[in-house]
Amino acid sequence: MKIESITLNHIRMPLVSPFETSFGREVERECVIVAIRSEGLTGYGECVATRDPGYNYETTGTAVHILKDFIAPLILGQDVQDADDFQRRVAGIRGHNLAKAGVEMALWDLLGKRENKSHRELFGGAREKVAVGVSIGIQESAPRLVKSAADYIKQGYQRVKIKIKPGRDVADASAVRKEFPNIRLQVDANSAYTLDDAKILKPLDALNLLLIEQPLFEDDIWDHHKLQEEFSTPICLDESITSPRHARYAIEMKACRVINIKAGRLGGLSQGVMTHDICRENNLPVWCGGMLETGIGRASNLALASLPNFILPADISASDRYYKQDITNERFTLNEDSTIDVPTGAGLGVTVNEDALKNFSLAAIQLNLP
Ligand code: OSB
Ligand code: MG
Repeated sequence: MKIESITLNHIRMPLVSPFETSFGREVERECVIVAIRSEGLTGYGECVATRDPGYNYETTGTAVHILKDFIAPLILGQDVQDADDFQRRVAGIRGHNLAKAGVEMALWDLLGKRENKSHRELFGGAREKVAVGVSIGIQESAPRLVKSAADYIKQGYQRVKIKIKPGRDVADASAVRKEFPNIRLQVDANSAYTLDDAKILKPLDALNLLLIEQPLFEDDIWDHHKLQEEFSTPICLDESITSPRHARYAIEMKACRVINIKAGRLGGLSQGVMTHDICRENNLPVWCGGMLETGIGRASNLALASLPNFILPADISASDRYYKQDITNERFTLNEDSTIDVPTGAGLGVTVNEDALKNFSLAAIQLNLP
């Protein structure tokens, strides 16, 4: 596919409700939408970098810089065959996985459109709908959290994840568990603890949680091993797994019993599929994480989560949980069995509402052939 032009659209969208984690509170979400044109087709990708370097070191600002100054020059005017070819071309750029993944997603969308195949077909997805849950940010108080969980459960979500941080952990999780003794419940600390202070999380072991996500720092794979030895609840790694290799390290070190797969964090969908395969070979269940994606990234996540070893419910909620107005014409809705349908159209299977994209745009950079 000869890459004829690339557009980087830095956008900001209001969230339906604020999303608070151990690293901060988001009222609006920023990301970069990548559009790549080739042979009369346009492929779209979502770079899930956030405004602030809280989840990891990347931001929308660093992503635009890396995309414009380093990635685009390597592919503009070039005949890029597929995702593997793209990964070989950008292998000299260290890190910046979220930036790389945004472009890879757009290339998959182009490939699918050219071959008239959905992402699910291209990846070899096994299912037509994906079991999903809802990720609830830190609320003002435990009773408010219970109320929020109750609202989502009423809407049909059968799995609830709550965000925790020091001072807002055991009591919050216990309150939700007490109100909903049978709901599938899990917690996510986003790297807010050290091995020493994670001891206070021990009472979580009595709450029948599906998993405890990323309690320690990103580079603390070995300390997660030590922590896992102390807990009967599975530890799940998110931030720590930045490549398929890191999944292997975590498995070999027995640092976790579950892995959260996000194509962005891993550097692309191809890397997400590879990580899935490594975990599958090692009988380690995975699930698909989320980054409050727009309809573009959500479509991509659904296709990825249709692979067979995505065993636990995904952090993919219905569009109305995030945005009143999305940038895709399609909106995703929750089925009665707490699933969402995987798109079936060519490529990502969604169409972009160019007016909405323009309305949310902070800056658009157009990169053409000289
Ligand atoms: O750690 O999973 C996370 C959102 C932004 C950054 C990090 C995370 C999250 C979520 C949101 O939990 C999940 C979703 O998209 O619904
Ligand atoms: Mg997480």
